[in-house]
Order: sequence, then structure tokens, then C-alpha cells
Amino acid sequence: MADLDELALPAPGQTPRRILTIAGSDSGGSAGLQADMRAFAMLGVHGCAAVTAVTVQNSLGVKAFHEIPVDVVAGQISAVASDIGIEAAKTGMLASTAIIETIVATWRAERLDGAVPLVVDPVCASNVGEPLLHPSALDAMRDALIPLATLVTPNLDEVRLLVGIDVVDDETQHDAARALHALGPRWALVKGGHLRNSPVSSDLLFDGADFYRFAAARVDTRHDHGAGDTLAAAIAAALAHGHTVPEAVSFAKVWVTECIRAAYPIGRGHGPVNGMARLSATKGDR
Ligand code: PXL
Repeated sequence: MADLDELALPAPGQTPRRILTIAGSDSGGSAGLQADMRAFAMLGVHGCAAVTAVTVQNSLGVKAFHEIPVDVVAGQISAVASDIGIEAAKTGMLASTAIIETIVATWRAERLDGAVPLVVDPVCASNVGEPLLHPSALDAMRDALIPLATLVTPNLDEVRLLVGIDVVDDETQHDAARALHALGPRWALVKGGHLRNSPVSSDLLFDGADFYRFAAARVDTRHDHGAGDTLAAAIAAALAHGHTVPEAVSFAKVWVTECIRAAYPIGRGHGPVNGMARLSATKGDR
């Protein structure tokens, strides 16, 4: 269903599906909530944003970040949930134990648990390895937030930090999916994009019973900033439209691969995946 038409875009004047991203800001506009909002707009959903941290960042890296006070994080989530309403949510950079615990408490207090699909992208570091989560917050991510998730979407570095498994092949990817699922999410997606020796980027989805594979040809580019964010945001958008998790992952994998193929340089460092790839494709078709 990697077809935009199947996401049932809203008619003019019709309220679109609403999605909440709970994530950090990237001043460079490549990753974080900026990437999420771009994906949401391109997929015809109304994006709301609860900001957890503000990074000082450009294409050369993350210089610093400032955490948003926990009452402001909670306030943003409650303000959106109590008025605008949401049909799906995703989390990205969460920075600290206090922020994670606040999100969990607010999610429950607003009675969103079990009612609204939640995609947890357990962001620990930037694409070049700068920390975006205090190491001490891993326990809260693993024990408090991931059990609330409809789907958790770690890359291989995050898999190692969360469940201590070094994914090097198909067998260890299956082991990792089982270990992640045992943490309590409804579904676990072990992304294989960081398995550099493989000609394909192959992700493995598991619901405790069945495994599903989603593979795409590896795209060799240094401009991959925001790839994980864009994938998780596209999954959340498809879930908000009522698609199942395997359908949503299948759609989002094709979507993000298009964005990676169309990635562009920016500044002097790593450029972003092109979240607007579909716009240029449409224009080129004319
Ligand atoms: O791509 C992960 C990510 C998420 N959120 C923010 C980021 C990054 C990577 O740099 O800066 C704010």
C-alpha cells in the first residue's frame, strides 16, 4: 500500500487525522520533530508537537541541547489530547528519565493507553553518535515507556543498548526481535539499516507469534539524517488512517526508501533524507 492515494487524504475543509509527535527540535531542520512534521504534512495528517528538548544543531552535529521542563512537556500532551484529539502518536528524542516518566504518566492520565496507537522510536543518539538520551534514562525507556508502545522501532545500536544483543545476521536479528517483544510492546521492529555489510536494508517485525520481513535495496548516501524519524512518522501516519501495523510498516519502508534515494546535501556535513521526495517525483512526472 505504498500509494499515497490509499492514505485517503482529507477533502478541502475536512478535518484531517491528527497525530502527536513527542520529540526534540533539530535547529538544522533535518531530523527530530521537523522531520516528523514534514512527513505528517506530506501524508495529509495534521501534526501536533510536544517538544521535549531543543537541540543546537546543524549538518555538522549536535552542539548542545536544552531539556524542556517536565510540566511543560506534560502540558503540551494534555492540551492536545483534551481538545484536538489524536489518532496516533510517536516519540523521538526524550533526553531524560524525568521526561520519559512524565510522558508515561500523562499518557495514562489522559486515558490514551490502549486507545491510541503509540510508535516509540527509542532515540539514543544522533546519526553520527552524539548522545540524545542520558544513559541513565535507558531503564525508564525499557521498563516504563516501551511496554506502552504499539510498536517500538530501534536501530541496531539501540537494540544493543536496550537488550544487549549484537545483531550481525538473520539469526541474531530474530533473537533481538524476541527480546524486544518480551519488554512488552505489542510489536517490535528491528531495523537492519545499520548492517553495513548487507546489500539490502532489511527490517524484521514481530508480534510475539509471527515474523514479517521488509527489505529494500540499500542506498549508499552520507545524507541519511532523519531517516529513522521519517520511518516512524510515516508508520504513525498510516496507523492514524486505520491501517494495521504490518501494512503501516510496509508502506513506511517504501516511503522512507524514496526519501533516502532523494536525500540532498546541506551545509558542510550530513544532509537530510528528503521528506519532500514525493513532491519532486510528482513534478517530474508532469
Ligand atoms: O534522528 C534521531 C534524532 C531525533 N531527534 C533529534 C535529533 C535526531 C538526530 O540527530 O537531532 C532532535
